[in-house]
Amino acid sequence: MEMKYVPTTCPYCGTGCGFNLVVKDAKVVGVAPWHRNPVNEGKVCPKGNYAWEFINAEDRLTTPLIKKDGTFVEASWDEALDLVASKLKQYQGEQSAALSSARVSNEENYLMQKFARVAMKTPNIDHCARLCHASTVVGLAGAFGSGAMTQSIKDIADADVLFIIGTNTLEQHPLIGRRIMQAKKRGAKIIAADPRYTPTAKLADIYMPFYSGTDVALFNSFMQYIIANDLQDKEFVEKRTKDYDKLKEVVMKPEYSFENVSKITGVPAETIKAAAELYANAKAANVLYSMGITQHTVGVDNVKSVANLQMLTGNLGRPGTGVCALRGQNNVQGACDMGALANVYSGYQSVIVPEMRKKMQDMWGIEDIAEGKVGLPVTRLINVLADEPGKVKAAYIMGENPMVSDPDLHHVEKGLRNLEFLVVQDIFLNETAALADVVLPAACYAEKDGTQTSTERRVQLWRKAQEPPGQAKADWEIITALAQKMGYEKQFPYTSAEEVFKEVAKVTPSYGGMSYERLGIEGLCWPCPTPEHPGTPILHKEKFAHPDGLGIFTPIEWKPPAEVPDEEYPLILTTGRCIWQWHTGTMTRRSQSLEREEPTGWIEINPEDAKALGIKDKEMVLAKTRRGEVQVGARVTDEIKKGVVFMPFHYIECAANFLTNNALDPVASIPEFKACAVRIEKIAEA
Ligand SMILES: Nc1nc2c(c(=O)[nH]1)N[C@H]1C(S)=C(S)[C@@H](COP(=O)(O)OP(=O)(O)OC[C@H]3O[C@@H](n4cnc5c(=O)[nH]c(N)nc54)[C@H](O)[C@@H]3O)O[C@H]1N2
Ligand SMILES: Nc1nc2c(c(=O)[nH]1)N[C@H]1C(S)=C(S)[C@@H](COP(=O)(O)OP(=O)(O)OC[C@H]3O[C@@H](n4cnc5c(=O)[nH]c(N)nc54)[C@H](O)[C@@H]3O)O[C@H]1N2
Ligand code: SF4
Ligand SMILES: [Mo]
Repeated sequence: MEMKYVPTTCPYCGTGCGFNLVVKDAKVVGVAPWHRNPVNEGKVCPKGNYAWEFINAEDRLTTPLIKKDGTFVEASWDEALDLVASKLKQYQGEQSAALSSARVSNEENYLMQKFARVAMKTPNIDHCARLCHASTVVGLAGAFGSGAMTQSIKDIADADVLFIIGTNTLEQHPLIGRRIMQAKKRGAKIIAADPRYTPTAKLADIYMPFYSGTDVALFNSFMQYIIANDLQDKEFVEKRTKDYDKLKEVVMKPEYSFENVSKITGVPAETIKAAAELYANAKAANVLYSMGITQHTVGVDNVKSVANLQMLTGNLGRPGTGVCALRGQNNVQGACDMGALANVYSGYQSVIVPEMRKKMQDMWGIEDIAEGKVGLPVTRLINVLADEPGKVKAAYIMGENPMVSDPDLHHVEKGLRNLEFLVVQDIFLNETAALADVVLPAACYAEKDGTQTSTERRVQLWRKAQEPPGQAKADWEIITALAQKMGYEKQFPYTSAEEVFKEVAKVTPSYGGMSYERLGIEGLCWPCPTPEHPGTPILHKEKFAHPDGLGIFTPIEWKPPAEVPDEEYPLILTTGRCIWQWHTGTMTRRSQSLEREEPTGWIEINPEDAKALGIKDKEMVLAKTRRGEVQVGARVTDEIKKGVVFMPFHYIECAANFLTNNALDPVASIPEFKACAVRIEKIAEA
């Protein structure tokens, strides 16, 4: 028997914990602590602990599949890639689209966007950040000149006040939750705002249960109080920001008094006042947020409101301060950094700036890459597929499952069925792959080398622990082989992930000083522009990333969600996650230790709402919106605000996304997963 430990990075959330994969007789059989990892110091959450269980699942994809007469038939790599290459050639340009993946490595994301732009010649390349932190990327870039989390995870423990809004950190980023608990132990005070009394909200000294979609009003009331009482950081505002007067004009309006905001949010005015007072008087205060802030038609407004508050109080660029936008997927930060977005190449170099396009063409040694225009983001792509059939005819989807994760699933299905050709590359035959013409089997994180970038911009290594099952190959190998079949040998000459990383460092300024050797055990936080540079755990210390170095205030008015309750649909539906499951469940539902904890979905209803509807705990009910309906078990609990109901979106058998609204933020194109109008009905007894 041969045993070894292979240190690697967790494939689930954006915290970026390290652990050892335990390998026995060439197969991964467990996870063991990696004590020296600086992020999690040997600790993991349940998902990390069981991140080995799905790896050798019996139904891993092991061979390419081609659909013939409606059923999948096993095919050789040559056969499958020849077919894909010929179809993607046929539909070159804007008739095709590619979706990259926050689940795969930086190298693989870099190659996917390069493949889309070089071989498919399409500007239509995007990925799930669109459903997640697109508002952050746009909002923080507008305010600070850089769209990323400003601090390091460890730094959270040094705050003396934490404002936790729209993140259930203890369940969704458990090892960041640990830093919150460390701060609390040190005596930090915690304010939490969430329509649900989550395990994270339970840590709070002041808890504000508010209606989904009322975040801007709450922030504005805080700022009105601060300005009215002259508690702003005058020096910071004067030296480091601009447009303060514009902000002041809006937040001082009578609409944003505590009394009025209490009506909008449903939180008592005294509670909001106590929270604002505590916040305004903090020495080092940090806002932590995630999807509760971003997934709205006003997602960018919400993010800019967070930035406004932090600039007004001077809580940036110092230990214990900052804007902690907690990125979700293990490598969503990296997928954005690598340019798997409709508007930028790697390092956020804009596709519409002609010099940038020229730079890429020169680097890649090719004259005719995709036009320098912004492509279709995921959400708009689905709209085009469903509503303008024939405009986009072919799609290449790697490591995403829009048939469960996108809003309004009937609409998504209609769109995907309109495609003439769909190729899906995944580790499992997920709901999206079921609709594909060709399925390509990929290696998972434990079966390949590469890097991923966590929420604190820390780039860390994955290390191969076992061979992929059957004929499955690493995503970078598949993309390389496909590009070569299409005649781009010169642009895609790679024989290892490390070779790809070297090219990433060459074309991406913020990664310029990185190499596999330097990443070693601790990784490096970008920007790291030169081989001598130590990396940058805290951003915006002296100045912001705008050319003039100043942060920009944006005055924001509160707007309600696109769909608000009415007589027909009287409740607000909000959606999210639980600690045991991961998104569309492809990995966690194949992990017995996790699946048995929460084996199916539910809908949380406040006891008063349940009573009015005559609904008992655990009873099956019908949840209905303008877009669809699902049957789901009720969970009657006073841990949700009256008037709001909550569903996790992990479960296809009662998929929340049959109900959600695909109304989009006008700038970030993120959908409103966090608020739509719903009706709950009792199911008539047979
Ligand atoms: N176990 C597990 N962990 C995960 C994931 C997973 O699927 N499973 N996914 C990962 C990913 S990709 C992401 S993006 C993160 C997401 O992490 P989170 O954002 O923490 O998770 P969510 O459950 O989507 O939503 C967070 C909270 O927002 C609250 N909320 C609802 N409506 C509103 C609102 O209008 N305003 C505010 N302020 N709050 C509201 C919800 O009640 C919920 O408690 O988690 C990551 N971690
Ligand atoms: N209602 C509602 N819907 C939501 C949200 C919400 O809060 N509410 N949140 C949204 C958010 S924040 C996100 S991030 C999205 C997530 O949406 P998705 O990214 O579509 O969801 P995942 O289940 O993570 O899908 C990832 C896919 O990658 C595959 N995969 C894993 N590893 C590899 C690999 O190495 N190679 C390849 N090729 N494939 C691999 C998995 O098997 C899976 O099929 O969901 C969004 N949808
Ligand atoms: S906190 Fe996130 S990165 Fe850490 S072990 Fe859990 S899922 Fe993995
Ligand atoms: Mo996400």
